[in-house]
Amino acid sequence: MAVLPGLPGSSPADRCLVMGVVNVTPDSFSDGGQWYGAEVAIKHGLELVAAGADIVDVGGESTRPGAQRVSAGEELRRVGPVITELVKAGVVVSVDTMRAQVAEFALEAGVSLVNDVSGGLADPYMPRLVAKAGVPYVVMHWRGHSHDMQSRAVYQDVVREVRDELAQRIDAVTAEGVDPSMIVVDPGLGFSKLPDWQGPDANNWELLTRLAEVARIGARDFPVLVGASRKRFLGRLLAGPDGRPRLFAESDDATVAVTALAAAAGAWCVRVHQVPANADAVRVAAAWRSATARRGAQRS
Ligand code: PMM
Repeated sequence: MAVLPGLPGSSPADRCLVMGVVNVTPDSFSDGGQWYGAEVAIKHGLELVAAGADIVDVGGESTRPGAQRVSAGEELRRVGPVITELVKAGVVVSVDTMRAQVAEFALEAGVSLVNDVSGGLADPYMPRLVAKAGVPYVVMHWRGHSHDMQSRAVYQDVVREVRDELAQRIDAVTAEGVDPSMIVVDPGLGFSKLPDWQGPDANNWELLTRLAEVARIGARDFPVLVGASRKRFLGRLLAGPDGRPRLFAESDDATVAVTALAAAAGAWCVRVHQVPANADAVRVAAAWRSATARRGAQRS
C-alpha cells in the first residue's frame, strides 16, 4: 500500500496528483465498454501509469445519471482481477466503489485509497472498514443513487449546502473511527448537480470556482479531489450552434483546462480519463503556484 503525497505519513504534495480512470463497465458515463474485460482494463491501467498517472482508480459500477445498480458479485467479478494484477505490477490503485464487500476485497489486494462516491451513505459498513484499514478515504458529496439523482439537484446555495452535507458525512465517518486527516473531500461534480453554465443553476461551476470554501469544514482545510473529466456540464458548455452538447470524449481539452484551474486553486487530485495532457496541466499549475508563493514571500 502506497502512502500518498500530501497526506499523513508522506511528503507534502509538490503538485496536484493525477488519478487515471479505469471503468470496467459496459455502460459508464464517458468511456462505457472501452475497458470492459480484465485484460483490456489491466493494459489500460498500465498505460495510464506510463502516461503519468499517480493513481489508477478502478471501478465496476456505472454512476452515470439514470444508471441502475449491478450486484456486488458482478461488481467484484469486474474489478477483482484488474485490481489484483495492477497492484501486483506495483501500481498505486484506488477502488471506486460504494460497497464494503468490494472495498474489503480491494483492500486485501493492496489498494492505497477507497473512493466512495456516496461518502459512506450507500453502505453503512464502509466507514468502519476504511477506518480499520487506515487508508485515505474519498468522501464525495452525494444525494442518492444514480437512477434518480438529478431530481435531487435542488439548491438555494449550492456551496453552503454541499459543504454542510460533507461536514455531516465527515462527522458520521469519523464517529465510525475514520481518521479525519485521511479524508479527502469531493464536491461530486455531476452528481445531483445541474449541468447549466449560466444563471443560478450553474451548480458545478459554483463548486469548481469555490473549492476552498467547499473544503473548509470546521477549522480544517481538507484535501480536495475534483472529478470534472468528460462530464455533461462540459459537453453543455461546448455545445455547437445547434445547441447539441459536445460528445464526452470531445471534451478532453476542456477537462485539461479545468485541471489547470483546479490545480492552480490548490486541488489535491484530479480524476481524469485521458492522462497525458492533464499530467502536463498539473505541472503548469504547480509552477504557477510556486511563482505566486515566491512573490508573496518576497513582499512580506
Ligand atoms: N465521478 C465518476 C465516478 N467516480 N469518483 C469521485 N471521487 N469523483 C467523481 O467526480 C467521480 C467518481 C463518474 O465519472 P465516469 O463514470 O465518467 O468515470
